Amino acid sequence: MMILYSGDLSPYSAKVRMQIYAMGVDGDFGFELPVVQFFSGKLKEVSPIGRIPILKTDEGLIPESEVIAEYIDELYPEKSLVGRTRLERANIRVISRIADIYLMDNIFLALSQMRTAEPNQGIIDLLSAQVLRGVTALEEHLAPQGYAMGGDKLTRADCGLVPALYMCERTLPRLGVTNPIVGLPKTQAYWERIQQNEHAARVIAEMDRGLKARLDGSEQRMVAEAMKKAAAGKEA
Ligand SMILES: N[C@@H](CCC(=O)N[C@@H](CS)C(=O)NCC(=O)O)C(=O)O
Repeated sequence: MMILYSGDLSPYSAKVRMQIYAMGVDGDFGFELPVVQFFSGKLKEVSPIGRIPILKTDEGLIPESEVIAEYIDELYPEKSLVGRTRLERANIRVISRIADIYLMDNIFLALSQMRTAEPNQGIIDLLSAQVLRGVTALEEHLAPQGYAMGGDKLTRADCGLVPALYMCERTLPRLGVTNPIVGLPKTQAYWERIQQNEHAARVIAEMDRGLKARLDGSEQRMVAEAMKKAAAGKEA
């Protein structure tokens, strides 16, 4: 069995989980969070990049959500979510890159300001302007009906967009930034539609669970407990 090192609230992890659920191969994967390493900044002991998701396979460890996503598509070519034609595949990759690079990466960096004693408004403004530019481009690329690529077939484009748009709606506003998709009719309608999909709803519920645990302190308690156990294990 492969293990996906993954966190509920991690959008990059959620993207890969949605792909696994939508391909119907979740029985082949275990999902774990290496709590002690992740929360003590020591994930580099597991993988040099030091970030989740990481896929543990019989062949070795694979970091980076997009690389993991491609690996999973190659593992199950008959179930892959990459599109039928060369152009369709290119378009799916474009949306996937918008979700990753222009939305999630910038939101993720902006959120770091929540963990500093004196948040730097200049950094928040710079990064949220980049997110706005990203969603404005997305508005042009999105199909007006159906899934992200149009039609009735969910693709990897949807798997990237669901966590990215979740962050736009539910985490970015915690920095005082308005949800950037407000006023973008195609993107707003897509976000409403995609939440009805069972696999999207599943990762959204997982992300909500992660957000709740972060906000109500239960994540902190779980981490403290795991750290205590690890320390006791080292002493024994
Ligand atoms: N480009 C990476 C980004 C992964 C990433 O930044 N993951 C976050 C969690 S959402 C992380 O592990 N952060 C730990 C850290 O920054 O130390 C990917 O697509 O997998």
